[in-house]
Amino acid sequence: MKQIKIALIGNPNCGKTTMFNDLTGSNQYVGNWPGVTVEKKEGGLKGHDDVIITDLPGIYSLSPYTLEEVVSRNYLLQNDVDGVLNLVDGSNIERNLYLTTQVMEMGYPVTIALNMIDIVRKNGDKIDTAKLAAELGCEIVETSALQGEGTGEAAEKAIKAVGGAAPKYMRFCSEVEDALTAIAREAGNKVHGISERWLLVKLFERDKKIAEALGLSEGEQAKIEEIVAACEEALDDDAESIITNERYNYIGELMSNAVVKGHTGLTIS
Ligand code: BGO
Repeated sequence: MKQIKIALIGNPNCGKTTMFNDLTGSNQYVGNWPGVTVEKKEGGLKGHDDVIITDLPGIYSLSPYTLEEVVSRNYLLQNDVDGVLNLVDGSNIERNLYLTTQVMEMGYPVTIALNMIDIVRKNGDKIDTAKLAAELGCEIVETSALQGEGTGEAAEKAIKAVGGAAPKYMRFCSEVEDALTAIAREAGNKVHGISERWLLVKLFERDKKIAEALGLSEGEQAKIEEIVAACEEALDDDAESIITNERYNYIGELMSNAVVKGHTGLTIS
């Protein structure tokens, strides 16, 4: 029987542990990720002998700055996963979607569990899930891991997405898109595979770990540096800030199309 591997990914405190426990019950294995003291949890999905859920460390970004980020992105890059279940804290949706924009670029089928939906409702926020799903190009299931609402359905959708189309990814401004195309040309056949888009963005951001892992020559790295520097000059900002701002602009558009915040209840005099 072929095993299906689903990775659970999300921000710290989005409810991942609660969801993981609900999906796997007592059928869990807890250890460490190789070489680091970051906890690794895996478990069989209840009622599905062939499905393994891997709980990735809680992270805000797929950058190389924390052990948790490095563990998560290395795991996804090793291609040992069939699909991703991205937990998004609906009560903090704007911040949580920042990671989602990056996960989409990794190229695996993504399903979103819009968690803390009980809090969203209590706050009076309105999230047009269907609209958000259409714009992001993936299935979204409303969940309350605390109350066990929607969790099984989210896992079922993630399994169903396996083998299907890769998710859509956001488009950056034309200057950045042109730079990514030029980087792809310089890096030649060294940047390929399902996570190609994400790798190109990382090269634009001068991610040294990725440049090394891809085995780019000094000459290739120098050409890429020229492309990035020219784009920075044109946009008058540094590469990482350009990408961060573009992500938040995109999320801002999603918010204005699909999310209405309830009344805060605050009175400011
Ligand atoms: C405490 N809805 C609500 N309302 N809460 C949720 C949901 C949900 O859908 N999902 C999770 N939580 P983790 P990470 C807590 O522990 O799973 C709650 O970091 C408390 N603890 O119960 O740990 C969950 O693994 C005392 O809350 O997240 C937990 O992603 C008072 O969100 C917290 C209040 O969930 C984080 C909450 C002693």
